[in-house]
Amino acid sequence: MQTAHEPTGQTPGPPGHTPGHAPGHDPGDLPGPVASATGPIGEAVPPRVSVVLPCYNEAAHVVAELERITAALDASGLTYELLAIDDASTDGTLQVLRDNASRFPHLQVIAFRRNGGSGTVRRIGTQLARGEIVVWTDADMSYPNEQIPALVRELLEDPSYDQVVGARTSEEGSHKWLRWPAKWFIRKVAERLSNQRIPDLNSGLRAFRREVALPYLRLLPAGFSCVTTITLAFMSNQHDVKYVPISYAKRAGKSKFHFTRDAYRYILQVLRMVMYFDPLKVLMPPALWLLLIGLVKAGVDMVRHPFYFPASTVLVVLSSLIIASMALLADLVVRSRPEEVLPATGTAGSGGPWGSGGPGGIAMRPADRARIDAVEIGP
Ligand SMILES: Nc1nc2c(ncn2[C@@H]2O[C@H](COP(=O)(O)OP(=O)(O)O)[C@@H](O)[C@H]2O)c(=O)[nH]1
Ligand SMILES: [Mg+2]
Repeated sequence: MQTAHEPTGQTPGPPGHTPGHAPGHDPGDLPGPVASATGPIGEAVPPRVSVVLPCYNEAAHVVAELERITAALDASGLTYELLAIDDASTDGTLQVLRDNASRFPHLQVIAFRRNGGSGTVRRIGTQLARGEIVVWTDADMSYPNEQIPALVRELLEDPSYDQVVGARTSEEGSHKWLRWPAKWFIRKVAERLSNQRIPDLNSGLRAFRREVALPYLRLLPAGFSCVTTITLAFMSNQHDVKYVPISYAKRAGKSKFHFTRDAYRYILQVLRMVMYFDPLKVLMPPALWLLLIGLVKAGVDMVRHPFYFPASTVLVVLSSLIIASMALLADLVVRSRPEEVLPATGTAGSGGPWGSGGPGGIAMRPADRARIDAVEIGP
């Protein structure tokens, strides 16, 4: 295992980290093809598939998950890379990953120095990914990761879809009884707002085309609702999402989902996404309803005492007009937004791991680059 890249300066690596890296590779002066001779990261031909695997306190079973994923992909004949990203786990997950890295030639262990949530990890992982298809999954033995090649093939064989999601047929998550009604409600809101049926809004197992996802990555929140966000971003922008049924097992280890905090964020994120892409859909219905109520009330008032409108009537009509004008303004903002800046499709290896920001040529935020402690490449 060799460390291909490590930001120098302020931050030392985490405990147990042995910097065996090529000297002088600062993210600021991104070097030439550092790893081209040594690892998958610098291969002239990028792999077909990049699996992004966020690992937080999964020491007990992360290796089993790596074995399962690599066995399936090895057997499939697809070229792939597996990015296991740890952000300051407290149970030694990073060390476990490092100790086992030599067994997995396509594995890249990426360490962030501080915890930032699975959304952040998936966002940065997708930016670092070089494969044309990116796969997101959990490292907790819950999703049938042996089906990853099948999901990928759906995309490779049918260009009309841009994302394939594993839809769970049973709910085995933690807080099952609390989670289910909340999820049902949020799913109904999302279905209504996106005009599509969504069998599983927050499945953690999915494959999508990296190019299509890149413009939406900046919308991903730090936490769990990132999987919902990527679904809604695709749906709201006419990128078709296909659902395939999958089984779902009870997770190994402890879930990082906090019911009250995360459910609230879910709802907010759904509304925010639809506002972002189609504000008329969120704001116009309440505005028109209020207007209708106000006008009916005004009609009744007119009959009861001609040309005297009580404050409540005026208030309802005025509120509806304010909301309607906000809806139109928001719509204007959305429509006059310049086209999302599409990244140049630079070839991988053109300047090392992040030659021009990210491997596919996408510019990475300096703050994100600084977050990355080390990238290690399989032998
Ligand atoms: N790197 C990283 N991974 C995380 C974090 N939070 C959750 N994960 C990982 O994201 C995946 C989903 O988290 P999980 O707790 O299983 O959520 P659930 O499936 O919704 O119950 C798992 O692989 C976790 O290890 C985090 O803060 N950092
Ligand atoms: Mg999970």
